[in-house]
Amino acid sequence: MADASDFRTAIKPVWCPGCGNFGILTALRGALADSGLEPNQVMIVSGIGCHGAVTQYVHANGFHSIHGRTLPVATGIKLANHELQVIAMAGDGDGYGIGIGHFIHAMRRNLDITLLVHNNKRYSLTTGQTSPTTEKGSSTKSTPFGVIEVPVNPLTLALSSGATYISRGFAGDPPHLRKLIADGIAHKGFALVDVLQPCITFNHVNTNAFYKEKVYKLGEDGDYDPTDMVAAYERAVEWGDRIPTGLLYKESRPTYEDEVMTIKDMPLVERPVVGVDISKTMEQFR
Ligand SMILES: Cc1ncc(C[n+]2csc(CCOP(=O)(O)OP(=O)(O)O)c2C)c(N)n1
Ligand code: SF4
Repeated sequence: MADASDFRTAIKPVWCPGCGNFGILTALRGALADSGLEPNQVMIVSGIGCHGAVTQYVHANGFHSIHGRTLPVATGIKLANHELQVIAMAGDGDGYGIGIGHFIHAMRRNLDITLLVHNNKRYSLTTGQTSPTTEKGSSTKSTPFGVIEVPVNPLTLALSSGATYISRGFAGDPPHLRKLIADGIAHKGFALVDVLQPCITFNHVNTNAFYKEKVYKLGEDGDYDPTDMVAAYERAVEWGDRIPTGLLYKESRPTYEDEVMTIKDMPLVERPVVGVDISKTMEQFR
């Protein structure tokens, strides 16, 4: 059985020393091992951004896609071979900005995909512009006088879009994040793991120290029922002296794959192709 080190590659991450992406990478490798998966059973799809390089650092199948299109690519892969464990990775710009339409539709479809969003509240790869989750009033390279809009709240959006597993982790607590990712993988249906990720270079507001002081785990201050949607909304809007992490909401609903007739008996990729010669097309992919 694979352990976390089996999901390592020989490539050294190029992220800034101290970047929250390291904690996410550690948690992901551990969660894949905890889930009893082998590298060949896993497909990691990333978008464009600092986070996007993650496909090079996890020993598994990988597809470094384009900005904002992580979920369409992940959806195509899942429908072509639903036996693969598909993990989609996105930045907050990628997932909650340009890709926000895909985010909503993937959740209402309830595909069995786990989405990890490296939410550092900045467009970091492009050197620190405002992203959809940047807090109102924050001064960034693109908004030197402060952001005017209120930020997107991915948790309330996920609740209202039909996500069946919604959690929030913190890159500064890899063991807790590892558990959330493994639970998201075990969940049958769309699982969102929004990760509070300090970007030490371009976000001097939401730092590691900022989060360390404020984050708490749901359930540690008394009973919390993750099947109670009203309670989940109340916690999803909590952002101030206290910031909740952990499993926010969970429900059970048939997946999209369960209801697609053509893949019910076998993955599409295994279905014989009859009446069309696709050998020339396949040759191009060798
Ligand atoms: C269609 C398209 N629009 C814009 C860009 C430029 N671009 C590259 S990365 C990026 C933002 C990255 O921010 P985020 O998704 O939050 O990821 P991070 O770098 O913070 O991990 C942008 C706007 C692009 N590559 N493609
Ligand atoms: S710019 Fe920010 S998100 Fe990108 S590698 Fe550096 S610390 Fe990480």
